[in-house]
Amino acid sequence: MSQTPLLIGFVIMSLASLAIYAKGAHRGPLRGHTLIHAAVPFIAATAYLAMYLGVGNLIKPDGSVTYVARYLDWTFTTPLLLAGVVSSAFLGAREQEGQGGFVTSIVTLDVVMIVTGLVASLAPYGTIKWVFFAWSCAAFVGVLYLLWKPLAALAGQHAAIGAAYRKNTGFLTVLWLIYPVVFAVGPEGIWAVSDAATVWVFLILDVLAKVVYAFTSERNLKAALARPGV
Ligand code: RET
Repeated sequence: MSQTPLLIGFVIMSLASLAIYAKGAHRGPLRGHTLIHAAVPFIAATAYLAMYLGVGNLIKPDGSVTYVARYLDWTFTTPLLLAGVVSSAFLGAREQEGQGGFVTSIVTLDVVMIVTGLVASLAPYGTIKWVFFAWSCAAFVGVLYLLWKPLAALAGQHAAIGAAYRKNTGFLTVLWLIYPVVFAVGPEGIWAVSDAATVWVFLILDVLAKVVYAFTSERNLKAALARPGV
């Protein structure tokens, strides 16, 4: 188990939560964006603290570790991030109906993705592990479909919001696609890469997906909102 990146994760996420809240918009259409994105690293800080203190780090019979706190973190943070993306798409939409349905369906697919990923991690090495991994990837494809098809079309009803939405969703998609790859090559998958290396890579990905994304997505949306609609 690697302690240093877990402690670094706790410190970065705690400070980032405060920084995102302090620097974010406090009025207008992006107020909700600030609140969502400040909550995300606060949850992550809690998870990194638990992992650092060894709470919920399950050592399986094959010697690999499942960090249960990491999956609990993702169960809450990824739906928050997606709820933010859905509401940003609706900033461009001419009609606001259907937002609840999009949030519900994308969050459901996302939670299925994370929970089946946890099952894949806990399963002993072999077919069952990869069946659950594949099922998690199927749910992920559903998430990506909603992001890139109906939601992108809604955002695109306003040209500048549509462009900001595609920029934000592109950044999110590239980062999120790396998570299953790290899982597959790390100790929870084929174990070609060590536990220490995967903990470091997940830390970098988490900082990009939770902290850097909070700032860049707000900047893109703010610039788009300042432009007239079509
Ligand atoms: C797992 C393993 C099983 C297959 C798939 C996965 C996808 C995980 C993702 C996680 C994203 C986490 C983020 C956290 C930051 O807030 C569960 C690794 C598809 C996409 C963005």
